[in-house]
This record gives sequence, C-alpha cells and structure tokens, in this order.
Amino acid sequence: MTEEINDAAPLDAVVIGAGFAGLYMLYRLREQGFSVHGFEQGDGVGGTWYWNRYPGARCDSEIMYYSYSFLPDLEQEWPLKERYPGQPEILRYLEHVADRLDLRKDFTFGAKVTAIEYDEATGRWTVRTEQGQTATARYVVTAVGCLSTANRPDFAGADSFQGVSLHTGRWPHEPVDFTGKRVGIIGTGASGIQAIPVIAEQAGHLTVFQRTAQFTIPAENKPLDQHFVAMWKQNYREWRRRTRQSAGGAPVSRSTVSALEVPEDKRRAIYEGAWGAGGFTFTFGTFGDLLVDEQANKTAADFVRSKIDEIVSDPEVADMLKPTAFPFGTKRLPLDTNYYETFNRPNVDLVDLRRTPLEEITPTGIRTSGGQYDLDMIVYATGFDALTGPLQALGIRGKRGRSLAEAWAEGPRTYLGLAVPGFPNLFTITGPGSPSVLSNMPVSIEQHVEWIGDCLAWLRDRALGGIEATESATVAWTEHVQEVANLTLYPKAASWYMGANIPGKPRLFLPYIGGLDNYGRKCDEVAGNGYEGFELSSAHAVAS
Ligand code: NA7
Repeated sequence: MTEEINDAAPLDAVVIGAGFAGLYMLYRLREQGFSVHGFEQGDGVGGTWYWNRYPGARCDSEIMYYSYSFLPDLEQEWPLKERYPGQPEILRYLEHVADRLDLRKDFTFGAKVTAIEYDEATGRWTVRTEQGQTATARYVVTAVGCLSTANRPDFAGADSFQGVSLHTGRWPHEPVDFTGKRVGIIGTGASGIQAIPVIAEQAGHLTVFQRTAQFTIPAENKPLDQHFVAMWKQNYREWRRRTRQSAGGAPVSRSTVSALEVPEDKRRAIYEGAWGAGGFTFTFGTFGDLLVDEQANKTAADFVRSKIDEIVSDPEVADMLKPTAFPFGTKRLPLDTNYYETFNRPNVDLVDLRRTPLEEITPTGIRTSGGQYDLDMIVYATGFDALTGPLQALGIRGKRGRSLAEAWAEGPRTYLGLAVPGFPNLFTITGPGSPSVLSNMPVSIEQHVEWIGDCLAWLRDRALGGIEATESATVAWTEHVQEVANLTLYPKAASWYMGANIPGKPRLFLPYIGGLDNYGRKCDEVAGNGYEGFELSSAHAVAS
C-alpha cells in the first residue's frame, strides 16, 4: 500500500535519518519555516546509537563536547557523569532532544528509503520507502551517517551456522546473554576492541578471530569530577566556540613538537604520560608529526608494541597482537578498556587469521586452516561500508536518471562533501569529502546543518529554487581531498578510510583531512561569495 506523506503540496524538504544529523536538520528547517518531513529506518531516533548496542559500545569523544551546542539550556541541565558516554546514555540524550523539541511528529519511523528520484520537469525529488510511503520535495537532505551500512563479509557457509549470529552494528534490542556460552568474535577494529573485554567477562569461552592486529590506546574512562564539570559548565559557551574553531572538533591542544626532536628517554616519558591519561592525546597531544613522518610514527608504534609486551603475559599471544601492517594511527585508532589485558584471561583465545585463514563457517562454528572451533554464538565485528555505503543504499537517481552508484563508479566525487553535480538540491550531511569521521561528529554535523539551513534560506530570499554543484568545483575539491590526504601517512593503511575493507570498492581517501577549522572557513567563503562553485536557478526555471 502506498502512503503519500504530502498529498496536498510538495514539501520544501525531506530529511533522511534521525540521528544527531537528521534531528537537528529537521528542527532547523522547521524553525526556518520550511515544510519538512523525515524518514528513519529504525523504529526510534538515535542513528548510530540506535543500532550499535553491542556490549561495551561507547563514544570515543569526551562527553563534554559529544553533544549539541545549539541547546545552551540543555547543556546546563544534562548531567555529565562519565568521561566517555556509553551507548545507552547517548541514546537517552537524543531521545530527550527529540521529545524536548517535539521532533518525532515530523518523522516516519520504520521507513527505509530505497529510492530518491529527481524529476527534471518539475525540479522535485520523489522519495520512496520500502514500506510504501512516498513524499515529493524540492530539497532532499541525507543524514544517514558515515558508518551505518553493516559490512557482512561473504564467508562461505555463514547461513549454515545453527547458533546465534550477531553483527555489532545491528545489535538486537533485547539483552543478549553470553553466560556459559562458547562465543567467537570476528574483527578487532574499534567495535571488536570495545566488545571483547565485556563479552569475555560473561562468556564461558571467547575465541577472538583477528585478521589484522590493531593499535589501541587506553580510554581511561572514569566518573567525572563534579567540580570540574561545574567549571566546564560555567564556561560552556567559550568551550563550544573553541571546539568549533578546532581542527578535530574537540577543544584540545595539539603538539607542534617533532617526535624526532626529543631524546629517547624524554620521548618515552611523554608517551607514558599520554598512555596513562588515556584518549587521543596520545596521537595529537604528544608530538605533531606522528601522522606525517614515518620515523616519528615508528616511535609511537614501537611504544605501543612495548606496552603489549608489558601487558600480555604469553609472549606468543603478545606477538600476534602487535600491529605491524600499517603505520600507527592510520586506521581509526580505537580507545579501549582492558583490551590487551583480556588476553591474559584463561577463557580467552586468540586466532591469527593471517597464519590460519578462515575457510568457512560451519553449522557448529568456524573452521580455519588450523582447525574447527565449536561455537554457540558468532559476533561479527566486521565494520561498515563506510561513507559511500549508506548513500548508495538510498537508490538515488539524479538528472537523466543517472544513479549515484554510476556517478561514483570510480569513487565519490563531491563538492565539499555536501553536494554532487547532476544531483541538484540534494545535500549530504557529513558526506565523503568532508571532515566527518576525522572529527568529533556532532561538531561537523552542526556545521553542515547550519550551512545547509542558511543556504536554503538564502535561496528562498532570492526566489531561487535550484542549486547544483558545478563539475569544475567538484573536480577541484575531489582532487584537493586526495592531495591533502597524500601529505599524510593515512593512505598507507588498507583502512575503511580508503574503502579498502570492501572488496571492489575504489581506493580513495574518503573523508577530508584538512581540518574542520580550515574546512569551515572554506564553506563560509563559498556561501559568502554567493555559493561559489554552485549553479543557481530560479524556482520557476527549475519547475518549468
Ligand atoms: P572496522 O574498524 O572496519 O573493523 C572491522 C574488523 O573486522 C577489522 O578487524 C577487520 O580486519 C575485520 N574484518 C573485516 N572483514 C573481515 C573478513 N572478511 N575476515 C576477517 N576479518 C574481517 O569496524 P568497527 O565496527 O570496529 O569500527 C568502525 C568504526 O565505528 C570505528 O572506527 C569508529 O569510528 C566507529 P582488517 O583490519 O580489515 O583486516
């Protein structure tokens, strides 16, 4: 059955997704007087934090700045309890925001968008969901997140497994009981590294199937000192301002000292201090050249490897856990609580899939070239088709019926990560080519939402109804994104930043690494110059 969301008149805008981005975008447009409707695949708000409910799921940004800045009253009221907010806490926050701003009434939940088609005759988009809803609108804004399309590798026999199969990015809502169970987990990225210590505490036995050893740094999560919180809250507006102007969307200082400038004992002391303090200070607060200079990088990598030797009692297991396949920090650096320590537990085993490759999933477990592992449950912590996957899943077709998949056959081409030529009036919040996953997400999201909101208001004020990225601005920006990435060590890793985790995906650096501060200035400049790099048309011209 088809349900027309707007049977009377076309909407001004459709927003897809009800996570951090979609909630704010819908609110912003509604406040600006636009008619807007949202579709959300999940049955509730929360986006990433709705789906990623696996044990140990926690944000790696500190709670003081992992929140909206546009709600100054709420930031005073909301309790800041732990250094890093856990998944239930963040979901509660977003649910509160949805209620406080009365956003749910303008969303359809349980509505998976499968087609977004542009009609050149009317200049309007038609959005369709798998559940049969349709809506037509002048503008479409995607707020589908960067890490929301689960990667389920094509393991032979996966469907034959008779136990319970779970994916960290699509975790069930009802509690999962591991008590006494033989559990296998595939994947040691940020999700696996958070889940493994927690599952190990409950499971009868946990077997970790590791393809690539990862670097990880202690999170040092802890309850926040409430005097510190009170002081933070007194200056919240100033912290927000600094956050906005920072390179990574966090008000932290970055070192400009080279790791190669200091003597070894001093360097080690600096790394020890950062290791003890926990968090991304280890990467950005210690030395300024860890991600651009191979020798400097090696000093950090060696330090982490030495820590693994210190922590893990079995030298053979310690060796398997030591990352060697890529420079330190060039795959998304996870933060952990007791990750390496977990391998000292008697109920935890590590299987190195490089030595003994995974051959198949069997009805009773996992078989590698080294033997069969009988399991009751398999947890896939195998990540996501990052950045492009969630957009391509929407079935977007622009001018002349050209699909986004065709337009991006050789990798994503965007202008500022916000727009794509051939797809007028379509905006992609935290799209490929914007800082997104290299920054603290709510800050990047707010910058995009406000830029888009201002843009639509600007067009309305001038009776303009059409905006489309030009080919030349897109070519220049897409090249710039790669050029900046190539100044760093990041492209040396086979990471999801490079699309390398998905077979057949073009290898390009997907996010923009030039810093949120520089990026924000560029976006402001584009807007200030009358949306330079975009072709504008009148509402009439679009509609005729
Ligand atoms: P990641 O970081 O992509 O990690 C996925 C893990 O799964 C990683 O260890 C992969 O090994 C492993 N993997 C993927 N495919 C396979 C196959 N086919 N066989 C064996 N192992 C495999 O995803 P996460 O969910 O942990 O984290 C994603 C982001 O979410 C995170 O960075 C935060 O930003 C939040 P590989 O390293 O590719 O050899």
